[in-house]
Amino acid sequence: MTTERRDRLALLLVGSLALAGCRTAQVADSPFPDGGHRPRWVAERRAITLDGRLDDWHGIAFHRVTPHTGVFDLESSVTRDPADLSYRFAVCHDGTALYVAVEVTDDILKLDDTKPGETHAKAWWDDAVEVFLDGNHNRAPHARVQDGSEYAFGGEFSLVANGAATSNCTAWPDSFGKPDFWQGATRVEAQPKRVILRYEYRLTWNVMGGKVRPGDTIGFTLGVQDDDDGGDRDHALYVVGFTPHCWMDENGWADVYLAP
Ligand SMILES: [Ca+2]
Ligand SMILES: [Ca+2]
Ligand SMILES: [Ca+2]
Ligand SMILES: [Ca+2]
Repeated sequence: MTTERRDRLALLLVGSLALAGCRTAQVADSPFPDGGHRPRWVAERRAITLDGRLDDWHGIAFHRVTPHTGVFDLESSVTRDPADLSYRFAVCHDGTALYVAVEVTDDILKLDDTKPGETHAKAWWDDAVEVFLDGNHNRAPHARVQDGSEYAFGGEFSLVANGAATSNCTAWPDSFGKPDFWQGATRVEAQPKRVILRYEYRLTWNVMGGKVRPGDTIGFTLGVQDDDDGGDRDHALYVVGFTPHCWMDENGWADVYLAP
């Protein structure tokens, strides 16, 4: 290849990258305060059925989280065994809501503190998932600030493996199961020496403040709570977050881009 042709190709490449950059300028990578890489995931548009089965997620990228790649909230203890607690998750949207799928590998299922149908459950005391949303993407230092200003744009949406739920750390307590707010489904599969817990969430734009639309970027993380001996949780493994209190500082969360 001649030098001139190589230069032209390089220019073309730079040009197309610049164009791509224009289209997604609002989601440019923004590192964490310590310079670490802030993950950014793209939620593609898909139709999902909330049934606790993840076959309808086929073709969507799942991200694996293990004790070695995730962040333990040091309010609880740590495990180094992926068979004790690990998971994979994915995100997508259908134009009206964000969908989140989580598939957890656990050694012992514990559901002694919650009941199916509860919408104000102590989810964090049992095997559960907690999804955290920063709908106005302001990366506020305290998601639960007393005046409720951050709850208006998201907060914490917890779903227990038995279908119990909690959204009391949002502006929409007891709204689980309502199509205008948020819904979910779970399924438990017992296997030899382990249990697979599957969760599907549907979180409408309403619970993010009502103004989020495809093309926007939101702040996002999730934590999986693991109870193996009854009572309070043993571990909380987050995708990202500043530990302890990964639920608190929205600046420790990842970005999710809602593809147009
Ligand atoms: Ca499904
Ligand atoms: Ca476990
Ligand atoms: Ca467990
Ligand atoms: Ca428990």
